[in-house]
Amino acid sequence: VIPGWFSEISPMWPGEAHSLKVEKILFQGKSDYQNVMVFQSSTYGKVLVLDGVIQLTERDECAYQEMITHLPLCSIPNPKKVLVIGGGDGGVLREVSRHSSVEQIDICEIDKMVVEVSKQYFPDVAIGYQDPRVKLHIGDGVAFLKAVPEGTYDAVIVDSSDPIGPAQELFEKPFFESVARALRPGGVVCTQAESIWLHMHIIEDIVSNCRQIFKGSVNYAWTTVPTYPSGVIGFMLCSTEGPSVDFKHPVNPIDSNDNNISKRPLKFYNSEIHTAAFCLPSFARKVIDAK
Ligand code: AAT
Repeated sequence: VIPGWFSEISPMWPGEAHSLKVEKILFQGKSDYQNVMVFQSSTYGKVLVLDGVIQLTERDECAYQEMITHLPLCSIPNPKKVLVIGGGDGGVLREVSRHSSVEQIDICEIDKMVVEVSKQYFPDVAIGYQDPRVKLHIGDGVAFLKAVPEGTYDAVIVDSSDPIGPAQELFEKPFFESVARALRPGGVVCTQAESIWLHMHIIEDIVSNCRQIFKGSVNYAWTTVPTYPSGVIGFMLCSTEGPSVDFKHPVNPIDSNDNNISKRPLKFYNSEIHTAAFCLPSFARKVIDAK
């Protein structure tokens, strides 16, 4: 550990640790679920850390939040009801708010401290909460989904932390089964699905569970996020049986940048990168296609 630097050390990426120079620690707290920290870094703006793992930085959050949101929402016509699991910082809400067809945005985040800290230290992210369509539920996403009436949502976005800690069940088969139940026919889910460089075994499990559960399309996509372990992170995109969904060719492009709550133009997402995100390196394609 280098004095004055934050190093992200975890058994999920043994033998490596990305480090950021710390200008100032702005917040440290312990919630019922995890340790919460915010610091000012020298080169990535403010950083949100949960249990020692970077959740977002001001500089590169766009790459993650825009992709996890627009990959599913641009793949179906007229999404109306959207559920976000996790994502308490509000960044995914900010991105969902760009879609004018959406009528209802539910979010279920387990840790209210994440919401409070984001509102205090990350106003450009937490601005998502200002969208009047948003309804916040504090609780476990697993329990929340079990109580959702069948066929409720057009899209579910699982913006989840890593499977060590409160998010563990969000990577397991019963959770994917309740997501499928909560979706209308031809509805879509996009879940945080870790790194092809570090977690092929986790990805393999997710893909094989999802191929059993989702009878529409099942595809893996990825994006670059410099401050996430290995610098890349992926998403599992699935659709339920019903109107077919071709994730690789978005049918619902974002036509304008000014109907969103933040008035901030997209920084990362566009239709070309949407299609490109599904192109996999050969080593990953081999494993994913074999499942
Ligand atoms: N948008 C920032 C990126 C995240 S945040 C993940 C969120 O999921 C956290 O706020 C965490 O409190 C919440 N969470 C964890 N478990 C649950 C649960 N069971 N139900 C509801 N919310 C939950 C993801 C960063 C990925 C990091 C990659 N290394």
